[in-house]
Amino acid sequence: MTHHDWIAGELVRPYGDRRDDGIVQLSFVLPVPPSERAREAAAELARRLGLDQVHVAHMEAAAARYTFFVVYGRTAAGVEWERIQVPEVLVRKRGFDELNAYALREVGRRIVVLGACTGSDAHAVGIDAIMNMKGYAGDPGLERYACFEATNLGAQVENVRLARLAVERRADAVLVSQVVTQRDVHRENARQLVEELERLGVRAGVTLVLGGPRIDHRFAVELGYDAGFGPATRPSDVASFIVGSVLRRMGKEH
Ligand code: B12
Repeated sequence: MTHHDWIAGELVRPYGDRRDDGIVQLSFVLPVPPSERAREAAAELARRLGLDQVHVAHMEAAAARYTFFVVYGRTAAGVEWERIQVPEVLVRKRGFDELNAYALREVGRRIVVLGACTGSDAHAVGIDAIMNMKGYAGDPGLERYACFEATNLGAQVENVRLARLAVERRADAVLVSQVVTQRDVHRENARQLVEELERLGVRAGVTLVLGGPRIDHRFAVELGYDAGFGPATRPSDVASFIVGSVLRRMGKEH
């Protein structure tokens, strides 16, 4: 594909076989057994979603009395690329050795980081991926960095306890993982930590980071965090962000 400069008002449309053909692929499950009638029900659903040129490409039994479908169709919808604005975490990314040397030199000590999955949430794998030596997808976790004194407190850590530990250990950064989002529990729970740190009068001195599969930067900032990281985050992104944020607080980086 060739480079393309977007002009105001121009629409971005799905690319199937040809540019702007509007072809999308949709997958879903219907609570009926597979049959020709089920296939037609899937096609009808796609049409009611506003698609035309509907084609049921795949139909497969998902469990007893459930069927999984993959449907192709064409949409007339498009979005104005120029008008889409999303706040993004600003990270000046440095390599592992470079970041360690830079942080130790500029901060003059190890940066204290606490990580936890909070409230009733028991999903520890995400925070482990960011914090533990092993890291994620070949990217070492924060415990591996010489510039961090990183402690992973694990899952189901109460906000009150986490805030107290942040004060006791003089944490520079607190990392919070929220995976379960049912009935918006993650919102209240994540917000509670901010309130607790404010109550203790330490919020401004701590870099507060939220992460999880349903988290994005905008949401995290709305809740009062400094940054939010979503699915497939790499520990090195978080490491660079923390160092930058701590140095900004020290007035050393912009
Ligand atoms: C493993 C698992 C469990 C295990 C957890 C074991 C453990 N020790 O962690 C067990 C079996 C205990 C479990 C229980 C439950 N689970 Co569960 N679980 C999963 C599963 C299969 C995988 C999650 C996982 O480990 N992902 C791998 C990690 C690496 O990915 P990640 O968390 O997204 O982390 C990355 C990023 O998000 C980010 N990140 C995450 N945290 C942080 C933090 C910071 C600071 C930063 C910077 C980045 C960051 O970086 C990571 C690396 O890139 C998911 C489904 C799925 N396939 O995702 C369901 C899922 C998360 N579970 C779900 C549910 C509903 C539950 C239960 C409520 C089920 C029940 N009814 O009992 C319970 C809740 C228990 C509780 N109190 O929390 C739902 C959540 C739905 C929702 N929208 O809320 C999911 C999505 C399954 C589903 N489709 O329904 N679960």
